[in-house]
Amino acid sequence: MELYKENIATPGFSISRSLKNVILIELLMPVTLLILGIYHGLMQTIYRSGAIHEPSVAHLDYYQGLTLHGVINAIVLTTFFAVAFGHATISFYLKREPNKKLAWLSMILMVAGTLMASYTILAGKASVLYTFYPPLKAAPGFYIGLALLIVGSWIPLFNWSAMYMRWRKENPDTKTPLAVLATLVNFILWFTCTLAVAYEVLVLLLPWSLNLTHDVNVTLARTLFWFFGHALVYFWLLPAYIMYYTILPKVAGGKLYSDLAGRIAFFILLILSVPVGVHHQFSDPSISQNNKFFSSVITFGVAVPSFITAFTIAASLEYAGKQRGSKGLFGWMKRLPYLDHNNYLFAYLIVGLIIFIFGGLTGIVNASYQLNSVVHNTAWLPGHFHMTVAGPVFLAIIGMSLYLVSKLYGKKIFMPKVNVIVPYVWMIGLFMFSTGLMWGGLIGEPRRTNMGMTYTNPDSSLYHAQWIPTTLLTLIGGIMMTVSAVLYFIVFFGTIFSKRTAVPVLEFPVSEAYHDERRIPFFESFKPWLIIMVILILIAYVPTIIEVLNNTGPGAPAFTPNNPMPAN
Ligand code: HAS
Repeated sequence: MELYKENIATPGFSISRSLKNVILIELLMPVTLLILGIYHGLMQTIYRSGAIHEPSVAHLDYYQGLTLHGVINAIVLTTFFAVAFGHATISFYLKREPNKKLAWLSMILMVAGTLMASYTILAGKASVLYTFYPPLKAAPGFYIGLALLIVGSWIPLFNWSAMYMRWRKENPDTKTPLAVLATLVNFILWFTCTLAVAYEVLVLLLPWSLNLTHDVNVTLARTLFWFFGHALVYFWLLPAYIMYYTILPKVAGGKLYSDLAGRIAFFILLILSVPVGVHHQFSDPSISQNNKFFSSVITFGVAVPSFITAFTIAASLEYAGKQRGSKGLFGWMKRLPYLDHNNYLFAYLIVGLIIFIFGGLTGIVNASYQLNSVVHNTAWLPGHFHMTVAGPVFLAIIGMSLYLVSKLYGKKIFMPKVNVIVPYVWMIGLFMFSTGLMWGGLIGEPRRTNMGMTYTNPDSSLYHAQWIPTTLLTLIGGIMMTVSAVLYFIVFFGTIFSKRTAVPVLEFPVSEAYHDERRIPFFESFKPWLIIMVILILIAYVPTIIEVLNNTGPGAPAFTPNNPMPAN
């Protein structure tokens, strides 16, 4: 244990006040909004369990709440965090800072966009869920807000790339640090996939929302959304993967088994994350079986980097366990510092990994073209994605936000013993929550439905008694997750409002590589991977878009989520 404490972090980087403030605002704003996001998550489980039979509570209706939940938790929190963590990581590893004016501009655009979109949702003018599929229509402010958030999050890529190229010139023989390579991969991916959603928002949805066009091509909009949507999930995941490769082995007390494996995993994610998008449209008309089959096959390919990660990180953890004196094949699992409150990052990261085993396996079920037809649009889906985005992604984000805030303010963690149990309480709740949803999904329980109004209301002619145990299990899980989140908020804000005890510094625990691996130029350069990425995107999407344009029926008028008749 002592050995670990001495080695926890490499010397810090003395960050400028300006960059520190940008990072802190990008962490504090989404974590504060998360209070609203978590509340509406709990409300979902209450509505669906039939505990209430109302369309709204506290003047916020079910779909408004679901939109707030999805937009805040899955879009705002993740995007702000990726930018803040990117600034911190790149500055720390390259020992230099990005252009501060650009960093501020990016942050201001993101904050303005978030406030605008949040206002339209709270005003009841944008109950379109986080996927904002037409024909659900939002007020223009929602689309403009989203566009500002996206444009704001593009700026760091250009800012960091310029900085990276200068570093590269000055250090031609040094290997790009894995965390820097992965951050750049993530934002290249983000820039590429958001081009389609920017087109969808600015060319299809905004003019429609401004009543400049009467109807909208729904299939085209969905196809553009899913060009973006699956890469989006890896944009969420990659910061967590960066922590698994570069931080977890160190805080476990060991070394990273293979740095090269990490590079390979990140580059495969770069080339495959966008082309697989059609797997969200297996049930959509207009797209042919051939394109759907291609998407199914490459979706199995996109699981490969996660298998690489599973084996590399398991080997790194095994090494750490052995360093701590473990014996036998699985003895290392018992020796890891699960409840060491001084080393809480380990708890946040390992719990996310354990959850991801199940999130990943359920993803592979979804990817199978045949099995997908059983689970598509059922409660199984939120069961799957909460074990990914609300598992490894969420825990890595909140654990690292707390870590960065405490380091950058120079404050000690408030209630450290409570802090270290937060991820475990979350995991137990999440497993109950997701099991309830997946069990329900397999017996036909729909997703995105206020079931308390009908299916779980004994007074309704649509009452389905078989969904009572599934939704109750989901509710109990949801309550436990909320308890865990409340404990987290107490620790997070308690830390911020406590007295400063140390000099503010930007530092991370850094995992050393176990092997001195041979350098392979193919895995050190972005160029070949970018070319492969473009080719695969063209193969996957040119035929798909042609089919969508040729096979689309008449455009759709606007609808609201509560009414099967067009809104106007
Ligand atoms: Fe997914 C739908 C397929 C990963 C998120 N996904 C969704 C939706 C979301 C989402 C939000 O093919 C719903 C969208 C909507 O609203 O409609 N998904 C996959 C596949 C993967 C996958 C194949 N998804 C993710 C990740 C997400 C995410 C990551 C968020 C971050 N997903 C689908 C499909 C659909 C879908 C279809 C559409 C379904 C439909 O019909 O609509 C793969 O990337 C998964 C690979 C992962 C693994 C797991 C590796 C395990 C690891 C842990 C190792 C543990 C260790 C610890 C080392 C193979 C790395 C050991 C230590 C001890 C102490 C035990």
